[in-house]
Amino acid sequence: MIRKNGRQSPLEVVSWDEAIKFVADNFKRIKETYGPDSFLAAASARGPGNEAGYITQKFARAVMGTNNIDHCARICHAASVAGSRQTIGEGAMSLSIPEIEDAEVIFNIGYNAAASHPIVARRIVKAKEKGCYIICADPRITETARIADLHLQLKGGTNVALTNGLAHVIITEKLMDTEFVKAHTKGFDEFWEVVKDYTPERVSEITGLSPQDIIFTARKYASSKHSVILWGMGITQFSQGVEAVKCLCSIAMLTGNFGRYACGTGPVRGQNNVQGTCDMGDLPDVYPGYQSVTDPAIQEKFEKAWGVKLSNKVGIQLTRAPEFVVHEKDPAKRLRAYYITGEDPAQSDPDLEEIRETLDQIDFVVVQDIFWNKTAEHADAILPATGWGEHEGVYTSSDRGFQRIRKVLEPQGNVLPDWEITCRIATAMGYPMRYNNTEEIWNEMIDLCPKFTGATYEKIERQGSVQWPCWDKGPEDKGTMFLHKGGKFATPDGIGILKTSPYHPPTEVENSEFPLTLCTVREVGHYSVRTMTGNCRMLRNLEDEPGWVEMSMRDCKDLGLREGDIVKVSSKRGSVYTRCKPTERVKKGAVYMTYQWWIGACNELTIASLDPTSRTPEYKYCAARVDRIPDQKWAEQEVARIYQDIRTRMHIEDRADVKEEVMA
Ligand SMILES: Nc1nc2c(c(=O)[nH]1)N[C@H]1C(S)=C(S)[C@@H](COP(=O)(O)OP(=O)(O)OC[C@H]3O[C@@H](n4cnc5c(=O)[nH]c(N)nc54)[C@H](O)[C@@H]3O)O[C@H]1N2
Ligand SMILES: Nc1nc2c(c(=O)[nH]1)N[C@H]1C(S)=C(S)[C@@H](COP(=O)(O)OP(=O)(O)OC[C@H]3O[C@@H](n4cnc5c(=O)[nH]c(N)nc54)[C@H](O)[C@@H]3O)O[C@H]1N2
Ligand SMILES: [Mo]
Repeated sequence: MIRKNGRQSPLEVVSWDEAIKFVADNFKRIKETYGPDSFLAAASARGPGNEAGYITQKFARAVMGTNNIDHCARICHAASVAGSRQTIGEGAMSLSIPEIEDAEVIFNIGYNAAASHPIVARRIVKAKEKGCYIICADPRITETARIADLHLQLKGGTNVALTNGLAHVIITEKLMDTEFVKAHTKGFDEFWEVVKDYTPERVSEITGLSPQDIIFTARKYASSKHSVILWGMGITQFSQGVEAVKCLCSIAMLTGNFGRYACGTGPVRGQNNVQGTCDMGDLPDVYPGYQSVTDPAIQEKFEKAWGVKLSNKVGIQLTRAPEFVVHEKDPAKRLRAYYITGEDPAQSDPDLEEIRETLDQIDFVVVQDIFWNKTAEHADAILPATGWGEHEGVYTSSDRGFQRIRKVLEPQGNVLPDWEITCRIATAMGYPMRYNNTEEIWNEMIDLCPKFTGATYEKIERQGSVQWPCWDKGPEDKGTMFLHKGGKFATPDGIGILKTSPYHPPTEVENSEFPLTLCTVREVGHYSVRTMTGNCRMLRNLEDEPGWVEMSMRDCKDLGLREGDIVKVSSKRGSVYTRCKPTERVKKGAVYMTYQWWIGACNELTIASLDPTSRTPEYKYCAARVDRIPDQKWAEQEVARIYQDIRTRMHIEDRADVKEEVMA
């Protein structure tokens, strides 16, 4: 579908040839008029697979001539990638998911596996059954907190104080693995210079935890050589996300918990293929295989392989799009084209009002997706892609394992695999990109990435999975189960670097106008921007719009709210309707929403305060208020009206049965 005469003209269904020509002509015009860096692409961590991810970044770099390529890892685990690379040299899970079962101590911080990764959660339960001691640091009583031996119900936004405090105890109580630290790390003095101020008493004041629990946690964690740290969005989605990650990696180094079976660090990745989309170089600073765009030898290698001159300028991160559109005064520096393949910034980015303004001001927006999403409303062209099960490829699981995915269904309708769409655009722009199948793409990729070279389709097929690094094509190299064997880190000199920073509070804290803190999380029944689960009637019947806000019983009582009441939740940036859900699981003063809902869209409220290094937004903390709506009958009608409007705008089928269900 394309809009032939600008954003105001209607979307028209056209042939693939016409759509490809339309997109190619516009990309070409923008590149020639405003230069390569006026273009930004977002790759997908969802269905398309690694081969499509490779093609997307190749398109940005080789055809458009820019490193402005990124994907949703930015708003997810980018802080884990940056913080881990700065300390231990590699941004991925150091251990494998099955190893979790054999951990003796699990320090689970800011991660809710039961809701987010049920399969990983089973490993945690298995570990518990085998006698593992589980410590869970989370401001909410999650399922992991419920089965934990110790729950550290810290105040939200205080991770760095806690991790610095744990390091303080480990050092002052001489619980360190001195030999490991001496042989395999550096930076101890600078590290101590920061953590020396974080006594258990001081950390207790900041976090609300008792000094005893802080001391106990440090002792317990340091008592084993099979201690595992698992973390998720409760660590990364803060303006100090990278700092927290650095400190967690340092704690593991201090206690010698790397390089053996069942120990190490586990930033458990979000989407099914977000590890793979990072592996494929859909990031502004690295080519596939984590090879720097600023390294002249690497640049030359890719220039030779792709037959073009490439840029050595690190690109911009996708969370900076507003900065280069609505806040950019210089027309020459503005973003002009945004190619979005399988991502929905108009639902998933923070501060949606600003995102809509950004999308509307960008000259040319292309959405390539399997469903109509919120971003599609702002698109000049919509290109329909096949979904998982309708195409071949490889995904990388969270623990670096390449796995084959298979086509089991003939796609219905006039849709194409993502990689093929992008190749057609490239070819129409005068840079022929032609492959007969995904294996041809894969082979081009592995030959350019030493870490992945050994992971042929044949080997993946034979073994079921190949975990990188896998350097050699021969059958002896089966891949790598855990990283940093023998204490050899992935840094250039093999030495790990101890690092942390002083704690600072989140950017926007509670105040008289917005007295509550809003944290945004996940629920088991719906997925991210809800295009997929929201289009599934069975899941919709279990839970539907306008979503809900979890609140403590005390806050509900103070505001006169009952379960199911429609309330108005507001922040400095906007307000939305949702339902009140009283729960014993959250503390007074803190409220929680999930980001899947189109009506109760919490990203209307969240703040676009970014970590300075990873540019990950502070989704986990902003100031908010909840207001009671006296006329509930009106509120119910208003929500039904908004839902009907959204469904019309999002072209959710006007089938009679669907309509009935909505009205009911
Ligand atoms: N407030 C708040 N906001 C958040 C978060 C939070 O905790 N709080 N979490 C953030 C995190 S961690 C993430 S990862 C992001 C996720 O945000 P997004 O990446 O925007 O969301 P997804 O639902 O994962 O999928 C994006 C799009 O991919 C499409 N898609 C699925 N399969 C395919 C395919 O095979 N091909 C194509 N072309 N498209 C496909 C879907 O239809 C959907 O439109 O949200 C972030 N937003
Ligand atoms: N069903 C379902 N599964 C999903 C998704 C989905 O949308 N639905 N999304 C997928 C994606 S993209 C991702 S990235 C993963 C994410 O999976 P998780 O990392 O589990 O994500 P969240 O639920 O956002 O946050 C984890 C926990 O952090 C806690 N937290 C909040 N603030 C703090 C804090 O200050 N300190 C600490 N220590 N903890 C805090 C929250 O209470 C929450 O329990 O899930 C994936 N799986
Ligand atoms: Mo994510």
